[in-house]
Amino acid sequence: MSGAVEIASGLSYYPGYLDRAGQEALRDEIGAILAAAPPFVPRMPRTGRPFSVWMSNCGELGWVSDEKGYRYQPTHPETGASWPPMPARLKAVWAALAPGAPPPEACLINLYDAAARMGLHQDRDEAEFSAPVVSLSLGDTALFRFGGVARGGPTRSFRLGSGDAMTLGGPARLAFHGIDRIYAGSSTLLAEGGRINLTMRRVAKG
Ligand code: MD3
Ligand code: FE
Repeated sequence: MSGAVEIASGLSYYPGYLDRAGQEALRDEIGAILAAAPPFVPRMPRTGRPFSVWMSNCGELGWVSDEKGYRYQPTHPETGASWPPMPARLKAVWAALAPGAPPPEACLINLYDAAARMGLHQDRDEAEFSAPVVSLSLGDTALFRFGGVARGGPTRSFRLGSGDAMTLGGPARLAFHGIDRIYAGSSTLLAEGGRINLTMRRVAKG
């Protein structure tokens, strides 16, 4: 593993955090999770407009979104089943990168094809903001955009490649962020191409 780069206050970037073998092992574990908890298309609150990103979750709680709003819930929105457990490999990444934080209940799995995007937003559906969010990227490189805590302020962009990790804590925890584009064909990790992003989160106050 390589060292951290502090890109902004509270945003630590770990390029190449997972080596190829670690990426492959995690990819295969996520594949098994997606077989049990099939990807769904989240919808915007009120309008029902579909996201371009498909999602699933593992852990005790999963993030879902539909006409009724954004929320965490213990079951899959379509199958009604409990989310699969969070793999030990992911819990170990949390322990290493968020030492001392209470354990994460949720890992959101975002699935991007070449055309998928995620608009600038804040992550504020958790009750606990003192714990960081820990992110891992697999597959095709993405262009990530990161701003301040107010919408409309200046932003910076950088690429997230396969195996890269980030922690978003402190003043970065409520910063606006999004994914502007996916560089199709930039990675050989996923047979069908595309990108997987994993975000582990502490939801309840701990
Ligand atoms: C900055 N996911 O799931 S991960 C999300 O690549 C999300 O799929 C993006 O934004 C993705 O909510 C970005 C990096 C990330 C995650 C959480 C953050 C950046 C963050 C929370 C606060 C600030
Ligand atoms: Fe986010």
